[in-house]
Amino acid sequence: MFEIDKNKKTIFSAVQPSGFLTLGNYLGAIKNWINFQDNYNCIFSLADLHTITVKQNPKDFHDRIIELYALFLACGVNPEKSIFFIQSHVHTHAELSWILSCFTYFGELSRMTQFKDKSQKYENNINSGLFTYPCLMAADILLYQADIIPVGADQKQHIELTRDIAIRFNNLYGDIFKIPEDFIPKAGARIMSLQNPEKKMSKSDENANSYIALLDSPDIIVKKIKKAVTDSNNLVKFTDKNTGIDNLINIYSSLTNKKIVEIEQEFENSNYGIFKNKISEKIIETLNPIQEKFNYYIKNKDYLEINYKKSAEMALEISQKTLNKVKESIGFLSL
Ligand code: ATP
Ligand code: LTN
Repeated sequence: MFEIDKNKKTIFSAVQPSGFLTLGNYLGAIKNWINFQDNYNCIFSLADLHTITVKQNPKDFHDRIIELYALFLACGVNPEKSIFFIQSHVHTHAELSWILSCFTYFGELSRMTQFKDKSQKYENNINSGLFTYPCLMAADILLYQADIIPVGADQKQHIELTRDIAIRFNNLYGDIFKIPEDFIPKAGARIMSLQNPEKKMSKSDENANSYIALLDSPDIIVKKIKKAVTDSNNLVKFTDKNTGIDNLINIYSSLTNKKIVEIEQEFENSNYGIFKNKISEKIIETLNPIQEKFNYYIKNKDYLEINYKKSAEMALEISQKTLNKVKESIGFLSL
């Protein structure tokens, strides 16, 4: 069974159950999580409290949480080697989030790009949770005294704010929080939409052709890659201008661990059609074993429940210690 090893650094990360996982989530986040499990204390979470900042259909939301739990196990998150819990099962998160929100300024939260993007996208539901979202994310991280936070590039700003909040709190109350650092992979950190290379690939995008979902069938994958936007010059050459072809080269690089120059050489005499076939092939090869394992886990709900319960108990035990320290330092009366 998993136990915290004081000689190892602690990793914390989370993904929202806001849609089916995409290739962007896998290459930008999950693939790295798996690699960390042998050498670090790993604590991972499904950030379902974050997800209700956007309106959810109760039945779909409920089913998606368990499906994503199974999908993460299928991707290689191993409950014997790490803690993998569901955020709403551990009450310390919401509690610390409130406390941290009293140490976070309106101006800081107003500068968050994700808030600006999402309030444009959901202009009829700009709720205060969407605004204070980074306080909950800071609570997730700081409760576990995490050292390293592996995320995609879009989350860097939130980690910086987490550090600022932690430093501010420590300056007032002593050495309460560890100051975390982000870890952003070189390849795969920013996989863009297949339909609009200016936007990141996002599981909550309304246009399903803009992303590859981890559970997409081979036919669908081939279709979506065929439809992916490219340039008009038919050359597999990196332009460094955030174009569609740059995005496809990045995806291929991240799937194969090949450098961009190697890829340019490999496809020097090929057109987009040949390159796209090769990408589809690689995606299918990567996703096929994940899909097989998913089909196994999703039929074993008891096994999933045993694991998320055990993980929630361990997460509560660790996080409660930090929360107690925080409350004591502020001056709350203990019970
Ligand atoms: P949403 O569409 O609801 O905003 P999302 O697809 O952006 O969701 P998150 O749950 O916000 O995904 O992110 C989960 C993890 O995946 C984070 O570490 C995030 O940085 C990473 N990630 C998300 N999209 C990408 C992407 N396009 N490229 C690389 N990493 C990504
Ligand atoms: N906000 C993140 C998901 C997330 C997270 C976290 C990531 C919630 N809590 C703590 C790292 C650490 C997102 O939308 N990608």
